[in-house]
Amino acid sequence: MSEYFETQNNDAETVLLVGVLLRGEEEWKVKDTMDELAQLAESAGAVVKGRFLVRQQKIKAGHYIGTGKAEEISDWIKENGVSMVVFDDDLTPAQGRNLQRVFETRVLDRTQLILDIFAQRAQTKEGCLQVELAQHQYLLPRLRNMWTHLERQKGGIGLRGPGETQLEMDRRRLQELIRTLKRDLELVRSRRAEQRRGRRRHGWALVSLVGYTNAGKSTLLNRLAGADIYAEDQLFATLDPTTRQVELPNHEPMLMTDTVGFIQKLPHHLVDSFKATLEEVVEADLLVHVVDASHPQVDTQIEAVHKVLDEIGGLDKPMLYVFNKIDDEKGRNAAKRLARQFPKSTLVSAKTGEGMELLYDDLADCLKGRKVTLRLSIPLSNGKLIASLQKSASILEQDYEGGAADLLVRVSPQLAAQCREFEVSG
Ligand SMILES: Nc1nc2c(ncn2[C@@H]2O[C@H](COP(=O)(O)OP(=O)(O)OP(=O)(O)O)[C@@H](O)[C@H]2O)c(=O)[nH]1
Ligand SMILES: [Mg+2]
Repeated sequence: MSEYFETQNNDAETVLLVGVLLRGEEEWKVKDTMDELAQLAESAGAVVKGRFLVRQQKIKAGHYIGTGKAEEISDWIKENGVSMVVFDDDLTPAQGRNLQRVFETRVLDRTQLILDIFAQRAQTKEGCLQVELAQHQYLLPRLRNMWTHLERQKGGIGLRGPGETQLEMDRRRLQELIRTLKRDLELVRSRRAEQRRGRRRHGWALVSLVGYTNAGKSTLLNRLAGADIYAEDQLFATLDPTTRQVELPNHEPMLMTDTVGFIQKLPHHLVDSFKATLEEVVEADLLVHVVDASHPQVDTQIEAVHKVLDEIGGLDKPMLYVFNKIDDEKGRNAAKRLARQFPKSTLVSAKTGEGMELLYDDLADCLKGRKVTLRLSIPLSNGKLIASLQKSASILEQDYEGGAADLLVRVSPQLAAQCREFEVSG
């Protein structure tokens, strides 16, 4: 076990971070994820008082780090006093419970910490619902934790019956709540889908900013759209999606959405709960993958974003890489290296504005040849429009009965604009 440091701050929660280095794992990798865990803790408003890196052969089922190491850490906690201990990996409900008993303090894992930040940041109804769902889903298998204090007080004997009954009741209530939240979120999803259809009807290109948390997505949108989105040196500064109109020099209308950032080890049920938000991401015409080129772990971060995109079905979308933070010398060098690896890319500094002209050009280039899907019902009397569609559009469905041409077509945004008055829903 190694190193700890102390910081002074009397109001904030104080935390001890614990990571595990298993045999065969690379130390720098584990140390990096621990650094990120420290950043997560700070983003949640806590002060990191110390960190332990436990070296062991394998994970121990009962206490994750084994009882001996747990006792050692417990002694440190008694001496230094922290309000919680955060593990870098997910703990099973039993491990969390056991460690909590030994440490006599709150024990969280990476997922819970992320959930806590999300809960602090969620502002829209959709965001709050999604976070609540993720929290309840996380809680469900861990409900027993809440009854351990009763078992301890009364030795478990005699209380176990009523305790279990209460536990069952809580579990049922939680399941019911989860069902309600899922229903509410379904409504949100269909509303979002309707909004998207509305935007498509206008022929606007939909562009989503994706990337690792803290890459500079919000800063970039602020620069491109003159927006005023919260952008800070914090992990998960943005949670709720924000859409702004961005005008390209060729006047191609474009809507750009800034959304929640990704991270390594993003908990699966969090991805699942954020389906409504993430759907918005993958349904775009173009993904702009913003990368913090100045970050020491830039390659790992790109990989982590690919992994999440793969999970949400967005990896095969057209993607433009934007290597950001080239005002930093390390960033500029890494960006040059990455540009050779990812040819469809551009180098910028969202902070200083360098590279924006080229970015505009690349955006226009990526959106060139974009097609819009429309369902139309055009009176047969409007033969000119029907003829030009037959000439220039891809016709996916057609029916000329009933005095109108009922068509499902894919057309250029310019042609879509001419058809707007004949659009029908469905
Ligand atoms: N040096 C430098 N810093 C930048 C640049 N772009 C953004 N930043 C800083 O990076 C930090 C994160 O920026 P954000 O725009 O909040 O990043 P984000 O990708 O929206 O992050 P989340 O919303 O947390 O996922 C802020 O402190 C920005 O000032 C840049 O081009 N150069
Ligand atoms: Mg942001």
